[in-house]
Amino acid sequence: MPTPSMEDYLERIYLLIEEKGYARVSDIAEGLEVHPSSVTKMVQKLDRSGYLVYEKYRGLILTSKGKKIGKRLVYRHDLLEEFMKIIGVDKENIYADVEGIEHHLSWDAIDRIGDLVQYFEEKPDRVDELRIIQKKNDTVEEQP
Ligand SMILES: [Mn+2]
Repeated sequence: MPTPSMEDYLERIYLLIEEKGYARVSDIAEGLEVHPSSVTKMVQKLDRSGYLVYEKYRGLILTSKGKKIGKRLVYRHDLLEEFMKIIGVDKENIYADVEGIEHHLSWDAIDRIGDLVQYFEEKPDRVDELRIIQKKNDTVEEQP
């Protein structure tokens, strides 16, 4: 299993390749706000663990194992953003919250959250009901 840090890299690399067709060390560094030398180190580690193949002057490609996990990590991030949106978390908090929790949930929990998101997508009136409860609770909190 990849460490949380390895997961962040694999997620970013998968997204870059999906968007641009390739993932350069400089783009990965920019996306993760880390120094390029840290990226090189991690990319070498991911190479040794069989997630990608890295050649200094030719860039990197994900192995099928790297692609498979990268896809799941991107799905997990997107699902958790969707979940946060449905439960009514403030838009400006969503990204940081997802980054904070995504590495610490079991795949079982991810699958169950997936069910819940599907439930609310199939029954949008339930989302409206949830908003009514939230409004009530917000009003209560505002009282002195
Ligand atoms: Mn993420």
